[in-house]
Amino acid sequence: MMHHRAAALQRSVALPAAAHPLHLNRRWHHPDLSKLRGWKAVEKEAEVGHAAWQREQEHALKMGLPGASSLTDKTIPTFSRGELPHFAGILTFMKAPYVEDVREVKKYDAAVVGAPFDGGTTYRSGTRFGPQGIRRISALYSPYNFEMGVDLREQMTLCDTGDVFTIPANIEKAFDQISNGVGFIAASGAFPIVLGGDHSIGFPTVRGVASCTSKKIGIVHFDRHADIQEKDLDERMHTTPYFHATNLPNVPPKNLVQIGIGGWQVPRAALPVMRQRRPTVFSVSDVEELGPEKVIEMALDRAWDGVDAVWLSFDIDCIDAAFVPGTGWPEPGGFLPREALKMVGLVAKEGLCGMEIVEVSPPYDTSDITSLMALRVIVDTLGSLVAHGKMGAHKHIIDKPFSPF
Ligand SMILES: [Mn+2]
Repeated sequence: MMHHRAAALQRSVALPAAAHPLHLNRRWHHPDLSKLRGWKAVEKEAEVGHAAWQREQEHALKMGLPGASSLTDKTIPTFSRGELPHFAGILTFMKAPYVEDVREVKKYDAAVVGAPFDGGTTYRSGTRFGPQGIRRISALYSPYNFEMGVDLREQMTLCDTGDVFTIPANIEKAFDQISNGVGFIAASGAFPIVLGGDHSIGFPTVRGVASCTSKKIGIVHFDRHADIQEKDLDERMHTTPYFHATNLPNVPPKNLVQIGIGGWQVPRAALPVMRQRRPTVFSVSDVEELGPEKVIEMALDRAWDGVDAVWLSFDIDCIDAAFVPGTGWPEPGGFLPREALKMVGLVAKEGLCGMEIVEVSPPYDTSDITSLMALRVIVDTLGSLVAHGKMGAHKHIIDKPFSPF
């Protein structure tokens, strides 16, 4: 103790003389705790109940047998069932219930579905393992977010429907399967959360949702790439989804907003299409100069103009390559994770009719960081929807029964 004190004194002596008064002021002036967002978050947690967590613990004990008599905590079962421990268990997305009979999906507010398809890739493949990668790291998370004061387990219901049976060697058949799966979930009223897959799935996912409504849909698309040329390598590859999506009668190109586009990997073939269809395009520098809040305010103005719902498509490669090595087409100079999360939270605040996260390629990942980033984008979107009372708010646009592709 004496030793530490002496070291601290020595440090303060080493400070320049002018720094002393300020240093002492800061040290001894206690801030008003109630003004800190951190402290507000601490207080807000008290408003969130524990009923769903208690039900989960009771279910775990019933299914997994009571724990050994030497355990003090009597809520711990012998066989792990439910959230804990985070390193154990059969992994659905955040250990949500697996809906084996997909007809049950209508009982849930939101449903995860994997679209493990990488046949649209033009460089690195491996995104067929995206759903597995994201589900695996999702076991790490609790359903509670500190700053938002939201607990997804208490405030919404989530299920995992497993994956669409994609056809690896046939893009068009895989597209039809994906539209079938996403269309079925959307028609049930559940909020679809699609785990890609490369970005070619961005067309069939929107087509699935658009088939369940007579209303118009806008798209907010985060990406380093424009993904709007008609064909690439003679097929509808992952460079093409927004050409085909904005051909759908109820998905107008003027409601497509692309955020983060730039760098050395935007094929010039996309540019004439962009000039003709006129989506709203923000580069990373636009976000840097205008700030995330202003950009999203402008983006939402455009995406929601004259439509009844907005779809979120998040390509993980919009984040700087340093943070997301496990992706199909990495490009340095993208968003910081903090910026991207801020933006998706602001987009979700106005409500969404579904979302997808694409281009996570676990074989190229390091320590699961790319999958973790994808997970974070999803849970931050859900958290924002819940915090702003928008979970389920899209249901009124679903006015057509599911009709298979
Ligand atoms: Mn991309």
